[in-house]
Amino acid sequence: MKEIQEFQGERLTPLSEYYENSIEGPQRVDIGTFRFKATGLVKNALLLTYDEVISKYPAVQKVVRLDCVEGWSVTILWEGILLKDLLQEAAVKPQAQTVIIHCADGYTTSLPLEYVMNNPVLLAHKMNGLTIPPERGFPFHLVAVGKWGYKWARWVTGIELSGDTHYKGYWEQRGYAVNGDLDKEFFEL
Ligand SMILES: Nc1nc2c(c(=O)[nH]1)N[C@H]1C(S)=C(S)[C@@H](COP(=O)(O)O)O[C@H]1N2
Ligand SMILES: [Mo]
Repeated sequence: MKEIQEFQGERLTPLSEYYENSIEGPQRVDIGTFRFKATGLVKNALLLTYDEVISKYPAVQKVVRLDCVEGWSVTILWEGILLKDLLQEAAVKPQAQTVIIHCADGYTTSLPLEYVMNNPVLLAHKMNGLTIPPERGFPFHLVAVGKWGYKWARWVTGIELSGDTHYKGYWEQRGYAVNGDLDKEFFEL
């Protein structure tokens, strides 16, 4: 497969052009033993292989720009599944309010359940038509439409449903806004 450079007239940012800013550097995830976990306030906890995640739910493609608070952005054609489709199968309990995302490097962040159910939030496994490279987040990169880059978890290993609306992930503990909305200030002190 060749990298897609343009989609419906829109120029995409090449995968070679990126800004390495991850907290522990690129992660290597062994896909043979990898299991995606959905835990916490769910009726059906999920434990899925990589292939199960990408084949069980309808595929969605979307060009979305990621904006980092450092001042740069990338425009990528993402392909993956809707996080809400996975949540539907996990059968979220009524007390759940927040989706906490866990990553291979120990990074976490969170999104309101209501936002995930009402927006095209993707659990992506492809960027510009190619499997996500290890340095960018293989196996899964979250696409958090309308949120700052720190909400776009990479090397995602699972999600946890929680009742805590004030949960603070890695950057949120260091002063970044819990809501992470692109149209608001990101620093909250
Ligand atoms: N697991 C993990 N995910 C992460 C980070 C990280 O350090 N670890 N950094 C975040 C930040 S601050 C940004 S801007 C985006 C960058 O994603 P990109 O390299 O695909 O552009 O990843 C986000 N997801
Ligand atoms: Mo960022």
